Amino acid sequence: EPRGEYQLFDKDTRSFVFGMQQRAVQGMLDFDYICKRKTPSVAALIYPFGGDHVMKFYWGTKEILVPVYSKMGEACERHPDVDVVVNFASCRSVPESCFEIIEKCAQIKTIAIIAEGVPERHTKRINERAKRANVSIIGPATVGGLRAGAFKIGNTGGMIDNIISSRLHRPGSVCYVSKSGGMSNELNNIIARTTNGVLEGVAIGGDRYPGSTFLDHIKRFEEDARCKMIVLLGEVGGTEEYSLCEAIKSGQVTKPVIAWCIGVQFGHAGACANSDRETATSKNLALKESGAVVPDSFELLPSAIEETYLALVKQGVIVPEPEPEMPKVPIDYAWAQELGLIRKPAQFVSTICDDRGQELLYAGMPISAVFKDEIGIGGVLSLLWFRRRLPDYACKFIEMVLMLTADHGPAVSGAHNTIVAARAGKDLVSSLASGLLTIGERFGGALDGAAEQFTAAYDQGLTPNDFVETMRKQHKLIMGIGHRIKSRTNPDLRVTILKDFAKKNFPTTPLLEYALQVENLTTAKKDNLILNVDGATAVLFVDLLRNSGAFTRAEADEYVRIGAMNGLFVLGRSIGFIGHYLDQKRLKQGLYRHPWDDISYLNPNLPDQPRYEN
Ligand code: Q5B
Repeated sequence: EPRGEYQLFDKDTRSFVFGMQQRAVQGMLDFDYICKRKTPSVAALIYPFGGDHVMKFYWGTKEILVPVYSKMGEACERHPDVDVVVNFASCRSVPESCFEIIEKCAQIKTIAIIAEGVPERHTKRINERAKRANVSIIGPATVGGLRAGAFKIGNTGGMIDNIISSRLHRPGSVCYVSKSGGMSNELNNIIARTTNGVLEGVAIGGDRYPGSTFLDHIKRFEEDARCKMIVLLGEVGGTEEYSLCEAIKSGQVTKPVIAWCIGVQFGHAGACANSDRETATSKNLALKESGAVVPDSFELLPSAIEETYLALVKQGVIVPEPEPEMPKVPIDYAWAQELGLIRKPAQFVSTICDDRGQELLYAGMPISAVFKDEIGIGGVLSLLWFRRRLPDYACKFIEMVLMLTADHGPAVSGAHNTIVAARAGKDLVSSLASGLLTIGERFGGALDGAAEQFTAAYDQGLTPNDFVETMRKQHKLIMGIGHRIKSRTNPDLRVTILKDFAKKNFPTTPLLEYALQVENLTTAKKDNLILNVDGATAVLFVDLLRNSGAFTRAEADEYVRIGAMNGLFVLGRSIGFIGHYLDQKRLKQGLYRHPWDDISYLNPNLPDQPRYEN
């Protein structure tokens, strides 16, 4: 059926949506899909920020890309078939955007202005310019409108299930015009129940100076051959309904009109009776006198509509058509999940932290409680690493380890690497990572190995001597034993602090005692083969896991097996590495190049050079 001059929308209408309104766009595309449109009704979005790009939307179950333009002119050039703009600009930006559309985009014939609160002086200017340019305005302060089975503006009609239950996916014979978007939803429903359905519905908006009036639309409906009856839902305030009375009396409107003016205020700017003529009662009376069907109350509106419809069917003016097949509506995953209709195995499981609710949870503990209970970094670590709160002494011990391992000068492997990376111009994360990557069995990463070796020997009942001998025979170093600098004569005070704390606060420290006996044997061989900071931390942590009562034995063994101990050194030493990075940057240190005289160059097979054997 060709689109008449009077018709704002049909099944081929294409539009721009002004504003980043993904939900509204998806709603329009879902409507298109159930109406079996061939092309999406949204050709593009217009959004002045972020440059031109594309956005993904659903077309049924498939995905499509919809372009986003920052400039209206560009969009018009690319999509000459578009003649509607759904304008979601804020009340402040409405005038500017509308003027641009009216003046620069001759192809645009209809603008729906959704924003509420547009100042009346701006609306009047928009309306004047639109009239001169022959552009229809719907709104402001409206949800918009729709042509059943063809096109809908933004969020008109509500959710897709509501649209289907109101049978808006196919055309009926009834056109309506109302002020309020909310009431237009009610009308969609009433008309679907009492007639063969809506053909077109427009909510002109609740402002005192709407861009188009009741009569503007009713005149269009009068010309529209598919429209067989008209419903008007007015409200208190304004005198627009009297124009309809005149139009009916003068024969401009000949189709049956069922009208009702609501006396209650919906918070619309225009809903205020400034004179007797503007009351709902006066207007209902005038409409009735002019020949419109006016029920005695809003409750009787559905039966008034139904009676008019049945009479038209009886006269053969309306011939009800068989209902088309109910469209299948793809339902959004998130919505289906909320309704409990679907389930799917999660790809990830996480048990330590939950950020979905109003308050962040660490192992179930709200972040506010973390501070209220002053659990400290030790408490936070115990929640995130072990999913439980540990006794205060355990948290204190964790904090001591982090503090004691925070740094050991610029000369150790990790700090050195961090410094070299920083001086090569690398950023904080790269420099930190460069330092962390040196942590291994020889430097700072001996905790896991120490925990494993000492517990295995202890659990097997090996005497310290048997343990040392076994390791020697296997040509294996004992992890947690030995230090480059520290020795029995130059003791590592960090280890002393840890041991003293544990002896005072831990329930028992059997693995530490065992390790100290091992240390007695190794230092007897060589002065620097002390229980080092890695070793002392590791054996004490095992004592904590096993004897604090906070873990089962199986859990304690598992943490040794999965390597929790090195995490303590990694975490603590990160503090120092970051410090070294900042230090170098602050000192503006240039690129480091290692001096030649500090490298022994042993080139193979050159005369007059020392030779080396591989
Ligand atoms: N021997 C730590 O070696 C070091 C032995 C051993 C039996 C052992 C070495 C070692 C195990 C790993 C370990 C953590 C490489 C160290 C740390 C953090 C730090 C660092 C800082 C910080 C030191 C000399 C003689 C040889 C060896 C024997 C050595 N270790 N025997 N078990 N564990 N330890 N790493 O001094 O007969 O002469 O051939 O690998 O626990 O990283 O501050 O610097 O806070 O940043 O180079 O504290 O002990 O000794 O390798 O020349 O060995 O002792 O077999 O015997 P050295 P080497 P022999 S804490």
